[in-house]
Amino acid sequence: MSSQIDHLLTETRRFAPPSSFAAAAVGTAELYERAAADRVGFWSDQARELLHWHTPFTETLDWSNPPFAKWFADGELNVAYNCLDRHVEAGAGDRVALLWEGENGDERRITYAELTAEVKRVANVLEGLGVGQGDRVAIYLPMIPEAIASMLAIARIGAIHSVVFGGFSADSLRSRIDDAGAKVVITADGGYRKGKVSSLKPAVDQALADRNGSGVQDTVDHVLVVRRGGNDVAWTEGRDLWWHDVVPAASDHHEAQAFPAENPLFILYTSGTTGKPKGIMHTSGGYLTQAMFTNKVVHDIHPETDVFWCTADIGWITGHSYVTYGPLANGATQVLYEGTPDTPHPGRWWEIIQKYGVSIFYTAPTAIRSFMKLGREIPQKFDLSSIRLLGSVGEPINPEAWMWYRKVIGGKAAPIVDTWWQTETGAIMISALPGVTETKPGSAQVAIPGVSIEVVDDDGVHVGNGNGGLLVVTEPWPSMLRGIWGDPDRFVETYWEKFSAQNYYFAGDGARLDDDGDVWLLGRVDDVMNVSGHRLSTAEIESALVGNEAVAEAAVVGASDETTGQAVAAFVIIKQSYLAAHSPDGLAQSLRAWVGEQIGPIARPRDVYIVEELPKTRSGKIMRRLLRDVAEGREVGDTTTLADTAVMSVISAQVR
Ligand code: 6R9
Repeated sequence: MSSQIDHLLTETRRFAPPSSFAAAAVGTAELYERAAADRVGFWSDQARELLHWHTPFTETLDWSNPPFAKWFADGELNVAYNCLDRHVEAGAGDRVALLWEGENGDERRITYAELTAEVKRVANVLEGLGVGQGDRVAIYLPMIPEAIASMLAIARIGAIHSVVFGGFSADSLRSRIDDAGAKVVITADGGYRKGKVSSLKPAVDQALADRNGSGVQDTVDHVLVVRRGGNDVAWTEGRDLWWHDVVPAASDHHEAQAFPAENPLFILYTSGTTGKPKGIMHTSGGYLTQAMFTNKVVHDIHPETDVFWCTADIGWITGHSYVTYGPLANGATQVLYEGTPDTPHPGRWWEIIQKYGVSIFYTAPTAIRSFMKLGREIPQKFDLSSIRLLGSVGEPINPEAWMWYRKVIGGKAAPIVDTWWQTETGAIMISALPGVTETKPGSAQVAIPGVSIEVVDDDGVHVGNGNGGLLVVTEPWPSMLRGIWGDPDRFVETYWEKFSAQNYYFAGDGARLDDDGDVWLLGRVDDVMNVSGHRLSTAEIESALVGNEAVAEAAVVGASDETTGQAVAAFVIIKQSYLAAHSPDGLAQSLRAWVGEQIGPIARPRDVYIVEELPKTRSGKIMRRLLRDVAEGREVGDTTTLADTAVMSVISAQVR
């Protein structure tokens, strides 16, 4: 990879963990030694130490038929028992599991004993509806305690959940219900979003509407509906059931049965390079081992004293692993917030941190940058002194955002863990250990103990320190996806074919190793541009742009260009104060020059478009494909997965 991406790597700031933090940290340097000495044995120890096994396993890993791995295959466990009952049996029943805050100010504190009883009732209801081992149940709920209770109840009876993000349309919901062949859908009348009730049940009704002649078999027998929004809903007698009618009436006795470690736990749909979402499938024992382990050592969970808050929705993998499974398996206390960060005021998140004394906070760079845009005055109105650890996930975090996060939210002391992983990997793969690693702004740094990461060239040859290439996982790991639901061929093609000679997992991300061997993520390889034979990362140019004081946010794409192959096209949002004082042409000119100065002339954008918004998916990822359409003067493609589908017409108009 060319020297142009050296910009990020000239970052020389280093932050050692505060000594008091290091002294009390759960994750220690010794973990790396144990894992390096015997990687498989290390995971076997973790699985045994962290989880309760109804039937202990005798074989740790079966990799005899790659890429189809089996972990702890002859062991049996119950995932929900591990997240709930065992804490109650150990005397922690009165510990708060969920500190729930509704967007409208409603509050509920739910202890481990209460959550366990609720999950048992829901498990009994689902069994009464005929749901059993291996059956699929779709969840389409807001961020309310019932969402977590539903996931755990499904896990408890050995069934498989498919959580569909509440912001998805009826069409997306329908395709996910159909692909998985769900028997029951759990939803709510509505939930609070941006200050008002946003309905959910109508989308379920629409998704399940009469399919006569459509060729699709309707598998859904029942819809279980939580009353949250209080909005009017249509009712299909015989099919629809109110949660409040059936759950409180059910027995709270339910013995957790043991299921094989490889029993599927959930399907979670994620978008791939083609249009059809992939149903990523995870199983029980390996997934729970790594979700719990990483939450413990990367987020440094001390269950008796910490208050953890991961802001992700349960509709995403981050919500699965670090809202539901990791924290509850660890017996932690966590905040669950229903609404949007800026409702009813832009300091809502910081107010919640102050109110509940959040000590560990885990969020995405896109959120951090949008708070930067609003200014530090807002968080500074609140007491954030309870925070002792910060985490980042979802996309590369540029050094400026990292430093702002550290200074303004972390009080210049809290370590930051930048965690790289994917829906497919199930749990964190690359991250600092906060009590061990000296952190570098912008780098995710090192594989966690027990995970083997490499950066390779197109032939699978390790590039060595100081070079860039493709990120691969070279050895199987416990929480790895076990397949794509109903499509084993696509599983092999997408992730394993590229490096089939080596059996490496191809992550689809570009990365570079610095001279210390630390990993710097450079964005999806589909986002890596080739300009005049030089490889440039969109992430790196974006980082340079947002490093300019006039810029609030930036997205960069490679647009095809007759002479240079690809050219850099940048879409930038300018801070209000600069917009007022400068002409758009002048700003575009100076930003072009700025990038040239920061990275090198080759990276200077051909086009700088000043826009008011960027097209983002509901999980906050910028949809570069759509920007590429604009930059290349094409008609804009499919916008249905955007959070706000109108945004592209605005951008197209502004660019023209
Ligand atoms: C957990 C999650 C996965 C993709 C992944 C990569 C990007 C995630 C990152 C990161 C740089 C990090 N990504 N974490 N890039 N640094 N710390 O986000 O899963 O929604 O499946 O996305 O997100 O490109 O390939 P998912």
